[in-house]
Amino acid sequence: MGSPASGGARASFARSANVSTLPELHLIPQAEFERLRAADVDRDAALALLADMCRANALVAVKRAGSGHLGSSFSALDIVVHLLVEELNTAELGWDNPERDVFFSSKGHDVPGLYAALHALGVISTERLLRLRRLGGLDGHPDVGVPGIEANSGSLGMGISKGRGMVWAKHRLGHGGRVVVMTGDGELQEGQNWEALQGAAYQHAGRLWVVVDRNELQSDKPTEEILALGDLEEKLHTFGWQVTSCDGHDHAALREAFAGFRAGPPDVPKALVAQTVKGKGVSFMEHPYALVEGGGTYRWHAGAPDDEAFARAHVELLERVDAGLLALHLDPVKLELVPPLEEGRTYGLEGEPESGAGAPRPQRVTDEYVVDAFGEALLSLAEREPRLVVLDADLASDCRVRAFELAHPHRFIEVGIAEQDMVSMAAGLARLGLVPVVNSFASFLASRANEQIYNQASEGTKVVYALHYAGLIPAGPGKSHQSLRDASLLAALPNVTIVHPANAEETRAVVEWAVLAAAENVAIRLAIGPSPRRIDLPADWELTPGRGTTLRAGTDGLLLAYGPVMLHEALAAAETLAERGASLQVVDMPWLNRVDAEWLVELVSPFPDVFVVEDHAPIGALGDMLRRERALEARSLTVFGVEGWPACGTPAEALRHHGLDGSSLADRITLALRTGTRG
Ligand SMILES: Cc1ncc(C[n+]2csc(CCOP(=O)(O)OP(=O)(O)O)c2C)c(N)n1
Ligand SMILES: [Mg+2]
Repeated sequence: MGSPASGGARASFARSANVSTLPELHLIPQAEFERLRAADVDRDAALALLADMCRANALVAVKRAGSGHLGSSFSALDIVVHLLVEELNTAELGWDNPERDVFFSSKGHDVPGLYAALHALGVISTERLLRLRRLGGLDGHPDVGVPGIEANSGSLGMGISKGRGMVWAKHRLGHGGRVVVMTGDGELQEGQNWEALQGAAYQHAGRLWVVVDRNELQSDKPTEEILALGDLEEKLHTFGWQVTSCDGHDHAALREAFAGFRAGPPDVPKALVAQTVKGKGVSFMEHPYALVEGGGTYRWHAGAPDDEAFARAHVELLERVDAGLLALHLDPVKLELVPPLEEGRTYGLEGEPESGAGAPRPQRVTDEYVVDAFGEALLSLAEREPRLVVLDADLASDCRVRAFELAHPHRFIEVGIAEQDMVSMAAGLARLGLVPVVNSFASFLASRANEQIYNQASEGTKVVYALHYAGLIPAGPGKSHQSLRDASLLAALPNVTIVHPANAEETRAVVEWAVLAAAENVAIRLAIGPSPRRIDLPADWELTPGRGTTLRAGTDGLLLAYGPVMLHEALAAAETLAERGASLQVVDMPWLNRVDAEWLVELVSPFPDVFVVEDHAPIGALGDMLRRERALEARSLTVFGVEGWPACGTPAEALRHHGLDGSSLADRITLALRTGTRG
């Protein structure tokens, strides 16, 4: 365990801490990695230094991006560097060569470290590394569109299956090369891993190697506290794998472990359980220290460090790199100044998931988080509804159910990273008379556990599904996390009502209604970030199933939207149109698959032109429901939704890219009204 480093001689930033501007950043250029690789020095010492140099660059990229996963990147980096620089033939043969060894990370959120390693190898340019989580730059989770990335990941638990497929394909196509898949240890809680583990052994996939980054932590708590893995080596061995374990930061040990794999039986898949430290390389991010500092939660899983923490971390890494170079009789590392962001930091990165108690929240637009209101509502309902129980799949902080867990530990079930298990368990709870509220990100809950939800719904019981992080924003994590398909996945189920509340007040009312009053299942879509503006509901407002609320009156067109993000854009569009002399009525319509026909007839009757803004794909949500309503039959209905794959970038970049920011919407609506071109 290290102690937190204090700032050293080599300060890496000049200005004082300021959330709206970035400090000066310095990157280690690719030539410096080449210099070290070409030096005639002890290889293991050089590999350790290369990993630290990558840590420094990953830190800079994440700081500049304003978000990203450092803890996991740092625990994995010695292994990643060892594989790419020393063990695998990929860099030598090239990423297009069919004979190459394939490496990818199933966990995916460790990708800032992998990007830094690919930059060190000259595969990713400096310009691109500096555009982490920006439109046209590097996605927040792996995407095969980026050079050196072999598989899309970010939704945990799929990598071993995919690797198994790659090995099968290599065999079928007569190609050489191994397939090496990195997994997290928490990630192994996903059941799919165990399907793949037994399948790979049964099929003698000897060229499949799995490296478990055994850092003993998951989102922000120890694996032992969430869902203990038990004797992992023994489990893997029982599943038919050749298993070894070593210190994942010791290059000599890694070398030996991989040599053992190469010498092992060719028809037996190989698993390395690499003992690592989450946050390795920066003393105050290393998990033994950071867990104590965080009072039992680890704060460096997700989110960028503030200026002060960044500077301390960067200095510590660079000082160790220089000391290491000196010990090898090499010159200190040269740095290059990173050009400032073209636009400065004028955008907010609000809403990026962050971990741990006490992590500073990034710049925000308002103080309102609907997800806070959700967590508070659950707490207040605990007494009124004794049958209420809350389930979580290792996202308790992001889903704001930690307070419920602490207050009602016996009514809280932590299932680990196992959404399917969670949903079917909730089905069992509901069958025996409890009211379960099931939490995860919409992406993982509605889609991965869709069959389990269907099965539960078919039993006629009631479960409340909290679909967190629903919608386009935040857009930095990329398409694995942005959920633009969940409503379409659930809307066809006869007894699931989908609601997407606009503000804290509506969220509280929806949660109360769902838990206390609703007769059937309710799926509540929730924005994860702060509301871009406070949406005011009328003083006499009451939640009425199937009915929306007019937020702004108008005469030229009617625009329905839902949720804080898109309602903000809808209102911004109406404000822009008002400046142009057109008046748009804006309605908050939180019910995505239920509508009160009488209310709708009255609402739309003055308007020949009706518009919908979806925080969803244009398929299967509010627009599609309205399209089927008789009230809309003689009207033109135009649906603006997230077309194609959701863009990765800042909120402003992503909204504009999809034509869903207020000003683009105003233009699109103007055009539709003027030309009569709808759709
Ligand atoms: C299917 C799925 N569920 C939940 C998440 C959210 N999530 C991201 S990282 C993480 C914890 C991963 O822990 P571990 O596998 O141990 O990786 P580490 O960060 O420790 O390297 C969780 C729950 C996800 N990305 N995918
Ligand atoms: Mg872990």
